[in-house]
Amino acid sequence: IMDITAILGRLAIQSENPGWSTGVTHGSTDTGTAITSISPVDGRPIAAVREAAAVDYDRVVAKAEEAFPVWRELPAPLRGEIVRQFGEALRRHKQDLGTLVSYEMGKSLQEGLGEVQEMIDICDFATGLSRQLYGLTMQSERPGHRMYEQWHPLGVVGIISAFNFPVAVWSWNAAIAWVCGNVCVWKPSEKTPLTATACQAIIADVLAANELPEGISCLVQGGRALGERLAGDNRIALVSATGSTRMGKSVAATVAARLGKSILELGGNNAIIITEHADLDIALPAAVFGAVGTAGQRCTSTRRLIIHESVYEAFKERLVKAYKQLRIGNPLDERNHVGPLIDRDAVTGYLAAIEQCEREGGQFIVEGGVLEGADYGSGCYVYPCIAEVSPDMTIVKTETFAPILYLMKYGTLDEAIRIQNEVPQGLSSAIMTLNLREAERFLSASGSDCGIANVNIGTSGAEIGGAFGGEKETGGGRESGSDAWKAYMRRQTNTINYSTKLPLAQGIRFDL
Ligand code: UN1
Repeated sequence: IMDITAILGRLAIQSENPGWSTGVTHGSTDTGTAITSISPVDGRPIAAVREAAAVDYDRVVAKAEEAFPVWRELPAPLRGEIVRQFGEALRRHKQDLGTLVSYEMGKSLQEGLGEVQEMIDICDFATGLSRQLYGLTMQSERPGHRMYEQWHPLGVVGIISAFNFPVAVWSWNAAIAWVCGNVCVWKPSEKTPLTATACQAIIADVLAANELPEGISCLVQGGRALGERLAGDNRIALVSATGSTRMGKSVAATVAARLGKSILELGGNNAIIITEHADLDIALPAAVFGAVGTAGQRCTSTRRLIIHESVYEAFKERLVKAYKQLRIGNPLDERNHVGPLIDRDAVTGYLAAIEQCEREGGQFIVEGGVLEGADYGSGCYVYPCIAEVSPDMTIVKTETFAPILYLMKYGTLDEAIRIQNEVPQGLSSAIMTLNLREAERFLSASGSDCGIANVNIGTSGAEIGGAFGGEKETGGGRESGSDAWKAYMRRQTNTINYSTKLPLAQGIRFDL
């Protein structure tokens, strides 16, 4: 279906398959061990990169620190222009990069292309934003005084990203951080090092063409230890981390211990409430795409359906029918709906969750399992499955990064909202209803407790224009649109006295 060597070549990844190596920004290391990227699509090694050892990491962060004063001096709209050019370059590379995302990570080609589109969208957003980094003007209580606030860049922003959105989530952080005047050091998932290398090559070209320091965008490849090094590094003003709740807790503690800033984007356990007033023709594709899209490996994937008892049986029947239509297989073949999980460890986690669900009393109405045969040689293809469960089961409150969907029945909306909220995670949520009262109740302060709450669309597939993130164990951070940019800057309050006197605030008298 594709010529991977040609794609790697066009994306400036010079690969002697798999001997090619670079771990740090500019291919300047021989010290680290190799990380081989294995495609979950066919189980083949694609290419290898070199892990950044401690010395490499230090050299990269020094490059970033060197670039910061130069970048910071560039007016924000000119920084926006660079991000605009990056977006243009992404448009040119969309097909290749989207294909590599699909091949390295395993999501469908449509979703791979969608992920690159998400990058292009955030570049457009950030370009406009570069002229809108607004602060407020306040009225001073003192005569002849003026007060206002400004937003200044933080410095070096560290970005830790996950395998499931190997490029888009980096770009949400980087594009916004850049227009805000920061420089970035990116540690991608060690499961998807090549898509990261491709992105780094694209932005490095843009920076070089504009004669800007390469340290504005840095890449370090490595695993957990490297992430911990980044989190503990005083030179990194802000760490934005996406991944598991376990990883987030560790990063948060390390960053907090040095009083650094962090943005956390962690696990979700997202539910759709399907009420008696739902349009089931909309609810069905929303639930199926939410549950099986990206093979259930989005942090916004639909994991739970909370269905009103009056439509439960009818909806269940349609759902089972729809699951029978699903085509599982090579994600680069556009006829397939569902690709592989990221690796065999993920398959083990999927199987363990199914087993635990059964042990806790869950009833599978669509059975899970691993696909076998020549087309599924990587061992990473699994059947999306559905279980009827009770909301208080431990497994139902756990995020399993796989296509396992839990069905629950409810009687009153209060009950549905309680079930929806009674999990440790708080990322995304949705209600399917044509009833105004139900919808507004769900969106009210006593409704969904999630960072994202939708009406008549599913839990996944958020647009970049809104702030993205969630509450509770999801970590509380917001990325992407709205005013999420403020977390990438430091606020400075300024009071200016243009009078000939020095009146003190609060009317305090101090006569000399
Ligand atoms: C993620 O899974 O980490 O809302 C991000 C969505 C995508 C982003 C998901 N736009 O599903």
